[in-house]
Amino acid sequence: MKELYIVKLGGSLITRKDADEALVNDGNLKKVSGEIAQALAKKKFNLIIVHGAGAFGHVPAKKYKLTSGFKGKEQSKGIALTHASMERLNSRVVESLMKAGVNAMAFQPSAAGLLEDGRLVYFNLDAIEEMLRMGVVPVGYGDVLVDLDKGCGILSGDQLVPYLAKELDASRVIIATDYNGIFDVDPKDKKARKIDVITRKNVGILSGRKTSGTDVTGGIKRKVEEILELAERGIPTEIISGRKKDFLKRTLLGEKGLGTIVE
Ligand code: ATP
Ligand code: IP8
Repeated sequence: MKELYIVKLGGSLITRKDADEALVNDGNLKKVSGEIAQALAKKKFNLIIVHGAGAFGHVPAKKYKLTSGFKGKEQSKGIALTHASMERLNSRVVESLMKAGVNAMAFQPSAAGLLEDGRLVYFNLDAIEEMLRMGVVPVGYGDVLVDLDKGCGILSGDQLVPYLAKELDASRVIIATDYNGIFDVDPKDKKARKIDVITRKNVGILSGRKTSGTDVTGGIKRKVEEILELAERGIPTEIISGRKKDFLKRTLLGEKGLGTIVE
């Protein structure tokens, strides 16, 4: 099989995460879709795309307290609403990728996976593997899942990506967000400096860091923790800006070090 890359398109990139309203950032989505199509046309590799939620998922998940588990019937509506909102975003992402020329096809994490106390313990990968063999690009997303301990829970794209990377033996993971990598302080601060390489040794620098907008899954710090574990298994991750021209394309084509490397 060809090499497998996994790309996460962050909610901070493809939505307007700072606004608490569910809005797509059409410009950014079109741009990254085009770059993915160009990279696939230039080089042969298998690709899975996972996208984040922004306000499409984090706002209803917070309102209905879905990370606390299922406590009563009033949350049923929240489960349905949060999933439906993510499906809406997913169809916009798939549509944009197809318009750019990518053979993208949605997969629904809530129908394939199970959580146990917030951790993904099962995910049916059979269909995804076959899709990859046929040259299709599966496109999943952060979603509401059944949790065997708590009833329901939220699967972040940041947890799904390393799971898929481990199980399917990916050679590279790329996370595209609105800023170019991980910074020593919030990148909205003008004095923020990019960290070129994050390892277990210097990860402490991120303690207490938050994210932008509403986020029920732990933001940037949680993201780094998830991918550090992956790095320890020998699969490196790069966090880059999806806004900077051609950064995603260049990274897909093999360039390293444009953003932050987690290894
Ligand atoms: P989503 O979880 O909705 O998919 P995402 O994966 O794009 O979103 P976030 O979890 O929101 O990303 O993390 C990226 C955001 O974290 C950026 O928008 C940035 O403003 C914020 N942030 C805060 N501190 C830092 C930091 N030290 N380095 C990089 N980004 C930071
Ligand atoms: O934005 C969160 O996924 P993430 C998914 O990748 C929901 O953390 C439904 C909030």
